[in-house]
Amino acid sequence: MKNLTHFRTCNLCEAMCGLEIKVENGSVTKIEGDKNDPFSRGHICPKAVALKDIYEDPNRLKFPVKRTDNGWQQISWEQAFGEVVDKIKEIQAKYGKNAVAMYQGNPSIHNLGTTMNSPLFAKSLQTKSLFSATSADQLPHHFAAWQMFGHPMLMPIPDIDFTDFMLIIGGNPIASNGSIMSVPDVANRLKAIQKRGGKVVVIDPRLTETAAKADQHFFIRPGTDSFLLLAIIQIIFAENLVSLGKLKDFSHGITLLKEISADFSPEKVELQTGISAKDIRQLTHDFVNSKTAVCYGRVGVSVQTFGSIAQWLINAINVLTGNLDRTGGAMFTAPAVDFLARAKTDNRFNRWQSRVRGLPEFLGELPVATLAEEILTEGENQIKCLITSCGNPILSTPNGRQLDKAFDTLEYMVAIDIYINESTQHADIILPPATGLEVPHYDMTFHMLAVRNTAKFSEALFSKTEGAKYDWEIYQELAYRMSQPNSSNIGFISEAPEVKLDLGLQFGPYGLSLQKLKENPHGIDLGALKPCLPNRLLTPEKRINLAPEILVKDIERLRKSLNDNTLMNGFDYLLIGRRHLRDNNSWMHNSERLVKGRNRCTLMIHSDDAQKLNLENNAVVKVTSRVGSVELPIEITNQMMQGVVSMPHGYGHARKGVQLDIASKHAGVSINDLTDELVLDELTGNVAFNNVAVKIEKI
Ligand SMILES: Nc1nc2c(c(=O)[nH]1)N[C@H]1C(S)=C(S)[C@@H](COP(=O)(O)OP(=O)(O)OC[C@H]3O[C@@H](n4cnc5c(=O)[nH]c(N)nc54)[C@H](O)[C@@H]3O)O[C@H]1N2
Ligand SMILES: Nc1nc2c(c(=O)[nH]1)N[C@H]1C(S)=C(S)[C@@H](COP(=O)(O)OP(=O)(O)OC[C@H]3O[C@@H](n4cnc5c(=O)[nH]c(N)nc54)[C@H](O)[C@@H]3O)O[C@H]1N2
Ligand code: SF4
Ligand SMILES: [Mo]
Repeated sequence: MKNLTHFRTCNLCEAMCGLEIKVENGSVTKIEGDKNDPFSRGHICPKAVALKDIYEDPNRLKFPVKRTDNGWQQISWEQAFGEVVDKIKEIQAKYGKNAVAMYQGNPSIHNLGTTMNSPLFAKSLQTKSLFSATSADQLPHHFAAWQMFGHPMLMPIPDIDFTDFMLIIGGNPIASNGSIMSVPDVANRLKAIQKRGGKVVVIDPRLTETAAKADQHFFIRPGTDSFLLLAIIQIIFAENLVSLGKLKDFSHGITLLKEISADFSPEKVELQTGISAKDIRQLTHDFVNSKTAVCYGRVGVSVQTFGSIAQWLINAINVLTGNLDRTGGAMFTAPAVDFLARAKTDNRFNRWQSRVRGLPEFLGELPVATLAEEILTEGENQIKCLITSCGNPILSTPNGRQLDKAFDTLEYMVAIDIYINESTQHADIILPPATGLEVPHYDMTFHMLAVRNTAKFSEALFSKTEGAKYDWEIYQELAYRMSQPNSSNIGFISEAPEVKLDLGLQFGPYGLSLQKLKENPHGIDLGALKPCLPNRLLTPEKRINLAPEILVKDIERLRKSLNDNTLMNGFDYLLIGRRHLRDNNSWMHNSERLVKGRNRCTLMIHSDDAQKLNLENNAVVKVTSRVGSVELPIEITNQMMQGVVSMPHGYGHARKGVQLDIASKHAGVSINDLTDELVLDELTGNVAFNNVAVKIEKI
């Protein structure tokens, strides 16, 4: 390969940064931000450079491997596909369709081929045992969007470039680069709010990187955001500050919302939340009096026991103040490939329940918190075979040790993955797709969640290793063989995702095409977000529901918890998570440049708490929850709220069987050996990572 400059979108997180990659003599010599990318304007983060490391990683699999008594052995694709499909069919014939389960992880939506083709395979399994990282993350966002606006993907996005007031609750975009808000260069975009005279306020139990740059930060007791949000709404009603504007014509449920909020005055919730009534009033007045404002909540408010109520109330605040669907508020995107154009609303919730605990289905999936017990509990429809795709549930879902045990009992496991890690090491066969710099890319999902309408297609930089397969080839082949009476391939030819992408672009609102995108390798700017309601609503009468019945009902559960104290029997601390700019969930610790430097897998604790426990900085402590214990060093910092401790997720690479040479040297421990599969947002079954009580002991 000759020397060249390649432009592409980074697919590692949701920010969609444009990259300029220099290649000399066939290898990457430089990865920089693409200054001509209209969306990211030259911004990148340190992870982008790790795309080179993933491409060159000797631990990355390129061909199928099979577990044998003598370790992993490379096998042919033909043998791998044949054995996998035979085994799935055999298990389904013996135990029923639901005995085969599938778990899809986060990178699924960062890969065009997987986004478009893994659903084909999942469907071909005809199983109700489908799981994904969604229920350990953003299920409450989808639930609230579905209930209020008619479709789970109709999620409002902060109009960050035009707002005068941004209230960020449970999100740390300066570390995460934004989520359900694709926003490259977020630090400068936040700074721009301040430069134009606006304000940024953060609500978080930790004084985060984002909070440090904000105009104001309030510590909040983990899991109590719904109380704060109700108090804000109470003030808005009590002081006659409702100002729906045009939304008045197509919103309903306002009286009921007023009644509900009436009981939650700021005085009533200040103890629970840790934010004084005076501060809640000031915050509400600042929000309401701002020319435009947006309330945005992310993972911190989603993964808690009232996550769905919180996401509902966040949307409601934007509606009540007239900030939904207006410039500078919370807006909807108009992506170049627009799935919602032909979408319908229908019932997507609780059509079936999990076998053991009766947790509700949503969007065709069951909550991942129930996966281990569905494998371990004997009986009809017990899960006997698991397929993971782009996921590492042992490190990323609650009670990882229990899941480890459960995986050991499976009759068969297949992983579609690029590494032998904590989860995939349990598999019988691993099918690795080409990835990263080897694949063409278009962000089907994140263009739908972006703070600006843009479109960009990236060609593959390198061809895949000879004999390797693309993700779409793997999923299509598996789906095809599942549909055939015998599992061998009888001349099936799969179709590259670009074909459908091109059609999607042509039928989309801008009449683009793949060719047009190829001619614009830096991406095409399609303009700022524009008002689109009520047209875009997918509720039956194109009206916003401010008080969805099912969420209103759940308020009773919230009310009962007002005086609850989870911190009992010596479990005196609440454990929350944290993200670092150089981590990416569990799977990027095999890049030396990302893991080098000081140990990031520490337990952050407030100095007063450390003193109480008689602990010095870096002391190793034992942290125990209902489900288990881990040992790790503490990091004393007054960035933490008192009574709250924090550790990152995605570490814990010292488990048996892991073949990640660099990650193993920076193993850390897994927070999800402490998080509890029984602590949930009970309405939806989403994991409540932030409501876990722990005990801390000096060792
Ligand atoms: N305590 C706690 N736990 C959490 C969170 C938290 O905040 N706190 N966050 C949660 C959230 S938001 C999420 S999204 C989940 C993530 O949970 P998961 O999606 O289960 O975990 P990841 O670490 O993203 O695992 C990604 C997997 O995909 C593989 N992979 C990478 N690229 C490719 C590819 O191109 N193709 C294929 N086939 N595989 C690939 C990697 O090797 C790895 O095995 O974790 C959740 N867990
Ligand atoms: N560098 C990096 N970037 C990432 C990822 C990564 O692992 N590393 N993961 C990606 C993924 S999968 C996702 S989903 C996004 C997530 O994107 P964000 O939501 O921005 O991620 P976090 O940094 O986890 O921010 C959650 C914040 O909530 C706070 N918090 C915890 N409990 C509570 C609570 O009860 N109430 C309130 N108000 N706040 C609380 C935490 O202290 C934390 O600051 O990031 C994505 N980007
Ligand atoms: S912020 Fe996200 S998209 Fe941008 S370079 Fe970093 S990992 Fe890639
Ligand atoms: Mo996530």
